[in-house]
Amino acid sequence: MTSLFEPVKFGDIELKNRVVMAPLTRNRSPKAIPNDLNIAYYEQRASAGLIITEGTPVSQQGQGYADVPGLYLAPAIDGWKKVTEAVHKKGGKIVTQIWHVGRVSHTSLQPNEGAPVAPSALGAKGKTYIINPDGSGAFADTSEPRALELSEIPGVVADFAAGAKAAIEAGFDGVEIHGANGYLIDQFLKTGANLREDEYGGSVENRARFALEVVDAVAAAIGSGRVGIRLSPVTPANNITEDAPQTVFDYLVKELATRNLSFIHVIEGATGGDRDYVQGGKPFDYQELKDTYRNAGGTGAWVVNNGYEKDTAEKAVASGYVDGVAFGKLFIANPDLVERFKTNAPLNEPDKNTFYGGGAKGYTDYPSLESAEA
Ligand code: 8OZ
Repeated sequence: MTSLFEPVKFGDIELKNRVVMAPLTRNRSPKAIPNDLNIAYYEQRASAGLIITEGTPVSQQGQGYADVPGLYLAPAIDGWKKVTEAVHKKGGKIVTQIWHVGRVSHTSLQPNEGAPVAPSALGAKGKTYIINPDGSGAFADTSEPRALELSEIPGVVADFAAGAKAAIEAGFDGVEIHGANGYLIDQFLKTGANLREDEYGGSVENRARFALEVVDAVAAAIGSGRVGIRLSPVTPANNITEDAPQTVFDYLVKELATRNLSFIHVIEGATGGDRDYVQGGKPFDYQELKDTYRNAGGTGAWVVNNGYEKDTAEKAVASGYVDGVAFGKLFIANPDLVERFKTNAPLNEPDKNTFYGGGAKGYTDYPSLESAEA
């Protein structure tokens, strides 16, 4: 039986174990530039089989929150270089999550304080995090978006490819395309946010077109074996809705199966919440999703996330259902999560109050077993 601690290949990326650090927004990179604190944070977590960084916008238009690091400014690429060097020196592997928030943004974060862009002019009716003119941070209502013109879509696809190239320049082992949680790609996929009447809206094939164009452009830019994608078929995150998620995602993974990707990363249920969350009237069948991908020839690693603990993760790997398990909150609080799992050591508890924004507190000051002993 396969163990969580055995090495595995995700496409062209070789992992020393199957414990994956999930992407986690931490809002600790002012001006969208990774800094020394970010280097220390990722370096501390290098014993993960694979680190997937926090969401990293590929353009200013793709920014939806203050103080998240980007990939579109030269100093950000230099900052990320130091992060990837530190992780590699510790024997870790690291990909960055390339991201466009679409409608989940605020005019104060957008180029020329313009409206955020989306498939259709339908507001997210949610919250984002901005910096006030006086420098203080605040949660704010998302701004009303405008629908992307058909002629603008190739430019947004190209931004993802440029972000992927920048990621490789910064020393990352690959990228994860953020196709989840109600952001731009998910907005195109789902009827709750996409009322387009052109070739990007209406049928499932049309709604999946944007996602697949992004995948193809990114794969062409850096090689498909270094490209993963994160999906959340039923999440209500950022008020996204879909009546027929099984149909949409079975179609999408069948298409992804032909593209030789590194990994498919599936959030099961409501992101960070109920694993049994239902959208579309009937429980989502994740095994069917995976079988659809494999039966269509998909060879990428199957990675799952949401509320897994050591025992449930070990079972999921041992049963052959998954090739890797991504842990979020547990990695926030336990820089040496792999070592703690291996030795059945107690886990530190994450502090919700320090998830988003701030400094070292709740970020780089969670003790490892080694530092606690010293
Ligand atoms: C929490 C806060 C802000 C953004 C996601 C990138 O849900 C996020 C995110 C999470 O994927």
